[in-house]
Amino acid sequence: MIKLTLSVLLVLISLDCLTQIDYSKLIIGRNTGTKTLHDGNVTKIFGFTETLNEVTDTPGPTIRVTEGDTIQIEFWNVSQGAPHTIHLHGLDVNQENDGVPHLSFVVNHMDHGYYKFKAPHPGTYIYHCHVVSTIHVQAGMYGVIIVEPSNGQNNTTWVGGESFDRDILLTASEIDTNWHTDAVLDHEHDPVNPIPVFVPENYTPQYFLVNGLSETQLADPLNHSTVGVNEDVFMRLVNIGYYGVRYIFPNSVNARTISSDGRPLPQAYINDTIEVLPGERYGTLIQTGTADFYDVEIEYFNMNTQLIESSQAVTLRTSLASINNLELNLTVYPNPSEDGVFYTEKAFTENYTIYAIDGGLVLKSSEQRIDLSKHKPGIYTMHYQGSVIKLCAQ
Ligand SMILES: [Cu+2]
Repeated sequence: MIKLTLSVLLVLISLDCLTQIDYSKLIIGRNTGTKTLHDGNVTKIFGFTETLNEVTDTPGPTIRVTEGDTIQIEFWNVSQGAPHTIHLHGLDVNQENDGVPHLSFVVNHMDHGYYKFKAPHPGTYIYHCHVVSTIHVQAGMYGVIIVEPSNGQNNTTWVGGESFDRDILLTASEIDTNWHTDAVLDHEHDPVNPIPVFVPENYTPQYFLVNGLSETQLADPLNHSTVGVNEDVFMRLVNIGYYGVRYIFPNSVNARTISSDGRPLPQAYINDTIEVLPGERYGTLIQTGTADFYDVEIEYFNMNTQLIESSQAVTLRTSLASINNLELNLTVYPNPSEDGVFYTEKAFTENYTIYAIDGGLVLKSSEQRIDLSKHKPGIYTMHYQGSVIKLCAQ
């Protein structure tokens, strides 16, 4: 009996070794990155890259795989010290490949390891380092894994699900630069007993990011997401920060949330506002019309106080909006404005347009005095010849 069990086991092991890898991906962990923030400040970061000579940025590369495929992530640690792992957040992988240090394995500096798993349900997932994860995630070691359906139709939500024309990934996170100092990041981390690592008492982020960008970086036309006219767009809404976020869509795009954490919702959630807590992912279908731009607002709220501490805007630009005349010299002051009146030295040769965050047209003018005083306080976007800036009326 024992003999039989042993031979079955051996067969199983050898079968496992022979399992065909459908998709293999190299990911490199580094702790020597720097990131330029919207105000020009530069902060130290950790991150994941696909090649050795790539600039380390955060989020890391988006990995796209197909449902049912056997995936192998080869992970190199080229990080001058700390061990790292890849934790596959939300994916049903076995413990050995889960990247939780004490249950799995860590990859030390100049070493490498393999994570192997079968891509589960189509959906949006997160990968991140799980060594002293409070610090290493904040440091920037995170990215997104998208599992596409197995029917070969990449533009469907799942087999038998809904089809769309394109998908757009929005990943929210924050940076508290007080956590990005040598004192916090430069540790020979002990993977078995991570307690000695210094974790700052307070988390008070100064930068609230979407896809690693904030404020003027998001307003830069080069960082807009492109959408078509009259398209169905599948928005993959992710939160890998420590704040809660709300993605707020213009009413005109009929936001309909159909999936959560890699699973279809029993019933679609019809609401312009989708709250995404740390680690969560939602799938929301929207429909574009014939406007030039659609702005998505992202609110960041403190999980303890529930207070909104930042608001960012992402612009979806349709093909109708020309980007031939990138006018990057457009400056408006004061911004924020206390009375809702702004000025610019720019001499306009045609009208600019100003939209409220809900997508409504507020003003069309060529005047250098921009008067939003009769409108309610909030964020507006000003569009002129392909250039977009964010106006904040208080
Ligand atoms: Cu790490």
